[in-house]
Amino acid sequence: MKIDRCEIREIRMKLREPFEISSGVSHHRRVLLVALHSGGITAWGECVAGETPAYSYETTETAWSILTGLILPRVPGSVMETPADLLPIFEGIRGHPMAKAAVEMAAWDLQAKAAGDSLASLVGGVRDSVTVGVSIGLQRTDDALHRKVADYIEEGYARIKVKIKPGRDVSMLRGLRDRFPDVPLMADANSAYSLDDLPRLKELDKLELMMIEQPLAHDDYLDHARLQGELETPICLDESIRSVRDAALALELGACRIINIKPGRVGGLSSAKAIHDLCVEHEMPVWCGGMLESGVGRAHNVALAALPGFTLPGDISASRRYWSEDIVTPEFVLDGGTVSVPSGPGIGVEVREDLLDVWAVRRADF
Ligand code: OSB
Ligand code: MG
Repeated sequence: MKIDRCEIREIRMKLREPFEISSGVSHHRRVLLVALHSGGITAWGECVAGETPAYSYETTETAWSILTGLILPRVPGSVMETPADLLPIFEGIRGHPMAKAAVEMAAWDLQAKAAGDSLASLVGGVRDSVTVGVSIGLQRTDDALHRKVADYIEEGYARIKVKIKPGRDVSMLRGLRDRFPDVPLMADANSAYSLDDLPRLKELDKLELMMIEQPLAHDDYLDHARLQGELETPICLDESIRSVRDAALALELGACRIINIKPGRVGGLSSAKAIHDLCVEHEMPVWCGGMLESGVGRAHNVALAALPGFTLPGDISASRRYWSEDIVTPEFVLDGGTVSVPSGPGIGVEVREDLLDVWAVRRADF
């Protein structure tokens, strides 16, 4: 298959409600969508970088720069059978996995569409629906949090994840645990703590959390290993895992007992699959995280979560949890705590070109 041309669009999508984590609050998403065109097929990928370098050093701006300045100009005329054939377009670019993932994931969509297969079956998925949870941002009051949690449980989400930070942690989670004694509950700190906070983190250990996600610094494998030695609750790493080598390091050191895999964070679906395979080999459970994606990124996440090692509920909520209107049709809906894995060719959902033009902020063609 020859790739004839490609394009990148930035669209602005307003979140239905602000999403606050320990490092800041988002009111909208600047979504970068990459399209690869080959012989009448259009294939899509999404870049998950945020507006500020709080979660990762990558931002919408750095990704736009790397993609339009270096990666996308090399794409037209490339010939690929599988996404691995596109690796030369990333040569000489250290890091920037989120920028690379947008193209790599579009290449998977292209291969699947060309073969008439669903993306899920091409990546090795074994399920036709995936169990999902919901990630709830920091709320102003405990009451507001309790109302949110009650609503999401009512909607059927299979587990609740709440964001925490120092001062909005122990008593907040204890209150939640008292009110919802049986709900599968976990907390995500987005690197807000250090080992100096050990006494506070030990308090969390009493609340029967499924896991504590990324308590310490993004690059601190050693202290995560020390902390895991002090806690009964499994630590789950998110920000720390950017490649299969990071996952191998975390496994070797005992820095966590669970890994959150986000294809957009680790350079794409090939890397995500490799991390999955390594974790399965070492009997480490994994789940698919999210980055407040549009329906395009969500479709890729759903396909990945169909792999056998994804045994814990993902941060793959319904389109409506994020958006009044999604950029894809059909939208992703919640059905008994699960989201269906699309069975049509490729990502299995259509990008709404009508909305793309209305929501567009900028575009570049190659
Ligand atoms: O840490 O998992 C995270 C969103 C943006 C950046 C980082 C994170 C998140 C979420 C939301 O927790 C997950 C989702 O529902 O997409
Ligand atoms: Mg996280």
